[in-house]
Amino acid sequence: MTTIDSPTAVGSGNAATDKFKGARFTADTSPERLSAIATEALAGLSALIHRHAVTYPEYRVLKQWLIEVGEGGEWPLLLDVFVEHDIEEVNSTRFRGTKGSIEGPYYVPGAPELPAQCTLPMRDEDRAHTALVLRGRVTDLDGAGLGGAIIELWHADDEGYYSQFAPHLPEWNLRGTIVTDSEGRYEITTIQPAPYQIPTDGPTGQFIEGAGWHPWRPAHLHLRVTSPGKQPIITQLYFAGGDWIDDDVATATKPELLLDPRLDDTGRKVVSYDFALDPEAD
Ligand code: MBD
Ligand code: FE
Repeated sequence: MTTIDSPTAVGSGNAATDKFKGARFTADTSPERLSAIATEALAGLSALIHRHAVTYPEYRVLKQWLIEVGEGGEWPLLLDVFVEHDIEEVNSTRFRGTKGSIEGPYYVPGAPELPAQCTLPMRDEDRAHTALVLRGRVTDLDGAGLGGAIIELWHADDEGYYSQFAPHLPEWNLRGTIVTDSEGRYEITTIQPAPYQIPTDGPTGQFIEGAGWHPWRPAHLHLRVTSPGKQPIITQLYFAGGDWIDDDVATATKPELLLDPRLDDTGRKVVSYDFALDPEAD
């Protein structure tokens, strides 16, 4: 494990890389399929090199930058920001339930289990920000409640930091594993997250700045919802009218995933959202 002392790009990047490397992934890709995909990838690269007459200095800077992306542990960040949305899109076409969105680099399994009506673990300084109450039901495609369904929720604090990727935060800050009641209902109290800025001090941030792009994601909640016999869903919820909704650097918003909370008389934002799960593939 990399230990990190300050919430910089290198710190959060290396923590994300270490977590990802902990699991060993495999895919049953045939040599023919691998060859076809790799041939097209190289052909695309070849075409753009010719079209733009890429220079030797540019080639060397690219090589140097790719090395830095690896050394900074930023492959999870870079890939999840610029590539994952297309992977999610092509793999979700057959689903009829709640829309998915990208997982991003900061999911951690095993957050503390909480009852259907609960408050996420948070610090006193988090508690000082606007409370957000998210409630609703987890159902099947026919709207029948799924009791004992699992909602894993994780999100950044008001400054854009995720616990376990920033050393100053308690281990499970703003993360929880919520179990729905017998009718599939849940009511989670947390705080309104802020828009999220990709770390600007690492290679991904330097590239974004160098290209004149912006490093922002709209404020979002990450969720993973599961129930036995159902297709797990990984998604994100956003806030209607919020900054960067239509210009997410990670291209991961969808109109079906916008929340529009109302203010209750105690100053909390309250909103309902139901999750409908597809049956497991057979
Ligand atoms: C995030 O919080 C995020 O959700 C994504 C997709 C990329 C970087 C940081
Ligand atoms: Fe995020």
